[in-house]
Parts: sequence; C-alpha cells; structure tokens
Amino acid sequence: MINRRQFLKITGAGAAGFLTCGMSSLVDKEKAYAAGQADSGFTPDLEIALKATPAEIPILPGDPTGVWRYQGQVLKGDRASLVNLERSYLGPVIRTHRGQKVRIRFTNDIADKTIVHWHGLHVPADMDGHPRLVIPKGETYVYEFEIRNRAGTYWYHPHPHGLTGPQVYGGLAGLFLVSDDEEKAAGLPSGEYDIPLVLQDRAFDRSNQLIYLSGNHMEQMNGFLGDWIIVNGHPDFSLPVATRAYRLRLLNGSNSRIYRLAWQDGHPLTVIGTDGGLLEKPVQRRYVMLGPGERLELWVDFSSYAVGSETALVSLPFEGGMIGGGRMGRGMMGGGGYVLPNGAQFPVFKVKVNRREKATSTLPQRLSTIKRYDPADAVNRQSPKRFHLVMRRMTWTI
Ligand SMILES: [Cu+2]
Repeated sequence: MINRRQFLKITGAGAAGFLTCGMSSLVDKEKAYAAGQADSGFTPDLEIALKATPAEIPILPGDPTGVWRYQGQVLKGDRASLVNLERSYLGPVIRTHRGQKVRIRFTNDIADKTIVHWHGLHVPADMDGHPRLVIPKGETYVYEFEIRNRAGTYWYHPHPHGLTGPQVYGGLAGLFLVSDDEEKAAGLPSGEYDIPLVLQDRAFDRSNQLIYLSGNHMEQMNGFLGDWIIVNGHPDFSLPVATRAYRLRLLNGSNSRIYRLAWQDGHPLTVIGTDGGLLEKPVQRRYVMLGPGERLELWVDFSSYAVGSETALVSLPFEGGMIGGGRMGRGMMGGGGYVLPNGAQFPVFKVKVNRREKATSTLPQRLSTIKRYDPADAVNRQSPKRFHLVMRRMTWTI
C-alpha cells in the first residue's frame, strides 16, 4: 500500500518515464494497426482482407433488402479458409486451426464508425475490437493474432459503443470456426456434412426493408424481436440432407430472441459442443435453450429416415421469456406487442431427406480433453475472495 504522496514521488523519480513510455507505445501500436500498418515481425499463415460494406440482397420475394455485409478475400494462405454462404448477407465463414497465425485487414466502408470483435476468441486486448478502437469510413484496422482456442464455433460481429445492435441487425455477422488435432482425431462429419446455421429474426416493411426498434415500450424493455425467423440469411430455410450423420453448428445471431431448440419428431438433441468448443463426450438433451450470441453444436443421424421424409428443428414454447409476462397476442404489433414473442412456438428450419447415401454414422464417444482447474492450485488459495450476490429490482449486484 502506498499513499498518494509516495506514489507521486515514485513516479516523479523515473517510474513516470516508464509509465508514459509503456502507455505511448501501446497507443502507437494501436495507431499503427488503425492506420492499416501491420506490426513488424509477425508472419501470418493466413491473411484476409475483410470489408464492412452496404449492399442490396434479395431476402423476401420482390424488392431486394438494403443491408450491411462483411465481404472477405484471402490474400495469403489456404483459399478454403473463407466460405461464402449462398445468396446471404452474412459474412464469410472463416475457417482456421489452432496455432495458426492470422492477419485480418479490416476496412470500414459504411457511414458509421465500426470495429470487429472476435466473439469467444482468446486474443490480446488491442486485437479484440474494443469499442474505443472504432474506425471511421475509409480506414483500415489490422488484426494480428494466433489462434489459441480449442476447436469450436465462434463468431465475429461489430462492436461500436451504442451501435452494435443495429449493425449486427443490419447484417454484419459471420462465423469463425477453429479446428485442432483433437477434433480431427474424433472423426466428426466434415466438409459438406459440417453445416453452419445462423439463427436470426428480422422485421420488414412493405418494401422489404429492415425495421429495427420501432421505439415502442415493449421493445425498450425486452429488446427487438422480429416476426421472420431467418436462417443463414433466408426465410423459410430448408436443409437438404442425405441418409447419414451430420454436424450442425448453430449460432443464435439474433439481437434478443431466445430459442428453446428441439427436434420436431421428439428425438433428443445430441449435443457435441457449446460456446467453449467441443464437449468431452456427447450428451443427449430433450431441448437446449440458446440465448443471443450463444453457440450449440449438434450431431444428428438421418440414416433411419426414408428418402422424401421431413423433420424440423423447432423452438418449443416457454414461460417467462418476457418482462411483463409476455402475454401479448398475435396481431398486436401496432399496439406495442410482439407478433412472435419470446417463448412462442415456431419452426426454426425444415430438414428434407432427399437422397440415400451409404456412410457409417458412428457417434464418437470421445470428443476432447478438457483441462480442469483445481481450486487447491489457485494462487490465492490461502486468502480466497468471497463475493456476495443479490438480486434486487431486475439488477444483479456483486
Ligand atoms: Cu459478441
């Protein structure tokens, strides 16, 4: 413990030089990244140009919808590292593997300030897209980091203060997948049998343009909820499958909607991964709740289905999804309610079994090894900090 005078004395005698120097070099480094200049000494295995840009894309029949979207291009490394989703406003799926060094040159081509956050990735602070790092239109921020995560499903989205919601809603989002040797050894379905599925909801006006936050009281309390369920950028999404096993990677990319996911035909969900990556072993669940930003990986075997048959992933009804009870009925949109409130039942996407394929569909029983931390190894095991958690008037307090 030092008092203020001692602190001033210490900083006055040389430590100030160190502090200022440390801070200015960090700021200089950020300025360099913001100016599109990469740090020297970093040799990327994969280099990508990524741009946030306005676009028009057909979503509903009729007029195209004005959106923002991420567009990507591989500048160095494996071209298959970027996978574009067909006719979608979503950004390219970025595929990486653990240990890979990645450089991403992000250019802002939209009118608002923006920056990209790599949701779930372990990256240094100046690579994490903090809101203070936003860049205006026309500028480029250079990201350089090594992939340190376990194999799993992560994602990227804008992170400007106060504008993240509308920018994600406007179309700026994409998946960021990480693989590793452990995952390869597990032998999960891969290639065309490893399917990304981004779940979102949207509302459109009469000319097919996106509506966001009409300003009614319900939305201010509960957040925005659209009346169209959009998967990978498409309404009424249908997934064609063969009679074999698949790996489905789900992201809830909605702004406020919570899903209670289940198979329509009552089969349990076979969960193989969540936000932190692959599980140690698969688990069966009747349903899984998925909040905004969360990911879920499923293994599913369609080998017992007849060609021509259909099933669906649905969101089951639930209580308590809304502040104020969520009892607003259909057709009350104009009156301040939701057409499709949180907790409503609806199909998320259809699955159509359209061809026979002979493939072994074995569910691996071992997926990954998760390192467990023992409280006995904590550095403060002799003096643990205790936190008191209370809830009062919709606020958690520590
Ligand atoms: Cu996020």
